Amino acid sequence: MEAAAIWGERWSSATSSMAKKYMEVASQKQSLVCLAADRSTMAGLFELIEQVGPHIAALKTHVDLVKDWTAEGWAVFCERAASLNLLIFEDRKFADIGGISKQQMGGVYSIGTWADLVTAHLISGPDIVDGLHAGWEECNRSGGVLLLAQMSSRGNLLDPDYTHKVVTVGTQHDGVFGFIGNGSNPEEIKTLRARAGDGKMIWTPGVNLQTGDGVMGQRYGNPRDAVMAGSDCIIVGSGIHRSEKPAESAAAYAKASWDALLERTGTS
Ligand code: S5P
Repeated sequence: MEAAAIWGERWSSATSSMAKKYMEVASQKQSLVCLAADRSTMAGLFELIEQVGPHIAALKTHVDLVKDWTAEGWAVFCERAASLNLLIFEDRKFADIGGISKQQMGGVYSIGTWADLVTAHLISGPDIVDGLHAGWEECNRSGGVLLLAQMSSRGNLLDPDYTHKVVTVGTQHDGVFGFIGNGSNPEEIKTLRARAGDGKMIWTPGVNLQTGDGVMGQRYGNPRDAVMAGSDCIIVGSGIHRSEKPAESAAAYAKASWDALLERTGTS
């Protein structure tokens, strides 16, 4: 089935071409999984994407975790990710003023040259979104910004009033691809979806087939519950990369998320 038919309103209302690209890739792979590839060596990262590439739609990186990072090695890694039909998402959580955020898209890691998506906090005001897009423009590329509207970690300071303000700004801005929501709590996702409407993506970390508390204040909800509540992508890290069989685990998350999407949209 075509992506447009599967995604329905989310497809027809999407304000960002990158969102349509994601929905197409997810439909081709029958997976709403973004892998949080939180490994600290290039070899570990390569091994992981070879194992799970067919089962995931996007690859989330923390480039500054990688101990043996080199520009050359990273370029090969990104090429491989692209050949596995993955969107590349650097979870940099930018938070500075617009002009500095623009410069931070360059620098040592040159994020603007390889990332399709980045995360940002809106704490410094709306110019951060323009700054990040200016960073992509400098590299003759374009991308999408995911604003942190909620977080999955215990005791975070993103209260409902803050979430509401982020969504109010974010829904008005074409450069905003969507929002990060709290995958550990379906009620919070529902509230976020009601405010965000269909024009923006909601991607949710804090998802695991084993729900409950994770390490250092992380909290986990179930993948199906997150998608049924309005999430468009489940961000899964340790549930896959710490698994004894990453490929099998990734396939299980792909199935849970895809089945839930078909159920939500009545296309199963
Ligand atoms: O609120 C958040 C936002 C993010 S982007 N909570 C999160 O956990 N994340 C990221 O999702 C975090 O940086 C990590 O890369 C991933 C979750 O990994 P897991 O191992 O707990 O599944």
